[in-house]
Amino acid sequence: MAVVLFIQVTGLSAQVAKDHYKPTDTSTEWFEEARFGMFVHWGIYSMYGAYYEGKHVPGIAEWIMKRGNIPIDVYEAQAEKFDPVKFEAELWAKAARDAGMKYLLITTKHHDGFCLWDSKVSDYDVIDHAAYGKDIIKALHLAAEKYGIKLALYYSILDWHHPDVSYHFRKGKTDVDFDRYIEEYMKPQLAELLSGQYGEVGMLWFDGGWENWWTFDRGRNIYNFVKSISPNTIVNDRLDKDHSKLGGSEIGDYITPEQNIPAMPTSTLKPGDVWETVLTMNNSWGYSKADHNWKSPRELIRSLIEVASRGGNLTLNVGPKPDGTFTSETTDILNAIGKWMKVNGEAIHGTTHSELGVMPWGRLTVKDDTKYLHVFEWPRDELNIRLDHWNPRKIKRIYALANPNKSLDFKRTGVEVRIKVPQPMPDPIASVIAIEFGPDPKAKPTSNQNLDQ
Ligand code: JFZ
Repeated sequence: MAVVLFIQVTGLSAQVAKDHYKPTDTSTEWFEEARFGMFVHWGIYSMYGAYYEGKHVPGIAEWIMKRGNIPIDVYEAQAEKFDPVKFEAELWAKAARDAGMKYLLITTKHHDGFCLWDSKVSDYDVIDHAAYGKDIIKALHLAAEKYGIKLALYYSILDWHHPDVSYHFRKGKTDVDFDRYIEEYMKPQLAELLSGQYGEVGMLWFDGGWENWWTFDRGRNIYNFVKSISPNTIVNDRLDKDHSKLGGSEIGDYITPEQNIPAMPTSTLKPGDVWETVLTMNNSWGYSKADHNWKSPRELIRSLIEVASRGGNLTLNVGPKPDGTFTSETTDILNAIGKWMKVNGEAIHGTTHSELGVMPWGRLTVKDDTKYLHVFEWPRDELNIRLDHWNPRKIKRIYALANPNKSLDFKRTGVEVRIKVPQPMPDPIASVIAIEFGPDPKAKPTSNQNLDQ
């Protein structure tokens, strides 16, 4: 399967080489195969939970240091108390695996500058500065390995703590040197993260390049630096100065539209592009006591399907509490998604987009010789589909993933296939029907072939 996929992916990539996004030398195979991963925003901001001095600070909670104008020394004092006594890396890795996620992307250092690993070039980390005193990234690396999850690391370019780049917080400081920060701090830190002590890092996810001092050349320099240490590590597209135009970034191995699922195909997103949507479960990335606007499992599962049907990845965020546990809402959502993925995961993992696009009844994904019909609107009797691209004569078998041993009756008229569906709908969120084709499913029927049956 892996081999087949590789051929498909490279084949597609070759067809769509173009200005806006070009595949790089780094293989994105594991990432595309994964389709679904967990994003984790966790750090000192989690301790505030969007409240400072008893007042709610509106906006995304991991920005509280900036939004709440918390002075560096106050934030530092808070960081000393960081002691997530209930944190168990294995529970996180297991939660990700059970939800059908294949990678875990964790904030090693968010904008506040606090480091969740034992950094040798900083004392502002979980070992030297905080009560906890244990390397969180190390624990997650071991847990991820145990549960067969890829470890991916988020690293913020901007830093509200480092003296050279935290001018928002150190007003009047003049002896700043951006390149000193890059050469003597950022690069050594990235080298630590990529040294092998955290295994082979699947992906590095940069962010924060909108700061004035960040430039395209600095982004390119960091990209090359990462590849010189760890050529297989996939790098996202936010090292470029301006990645905001979808696919507009010239640095990085894939594309990241934020909090939205782009239409496809369009001039900016085409079949074969490697891309990722990142979504929050409520409105905040970091834990917020004030944010109760949780998305439903239905919305999130359908988003996952939507993304997969366009050939992208969904990286779904979790904002753990300061003690290291997930909120009950988070756990409920993950459990619901896991329940759906247990039955339907094969219609997500390792699939590619379907050229048939958006259907009135739902979406499609494709893997090898199977088309998966993710049905949102379940018909009373028959599901109709026109197979303009694949030959209906080559259909071997049709079945619902909820009951794979029972073949469904179907009729073919020309390119139209009418499938008799079981009642009731197996899963009201989305039920998947698989159409399995024989070899060479795209071979066109010859003109005199009678397709009616
Ligand atoms: C960034 C961070 O500032 C935020 O805290 C969080 O980590 C998120 C995942 O990434 O915020 C962004 C980055 C990019 C866009 C929007 C918010 N964007 O491209 O629209």
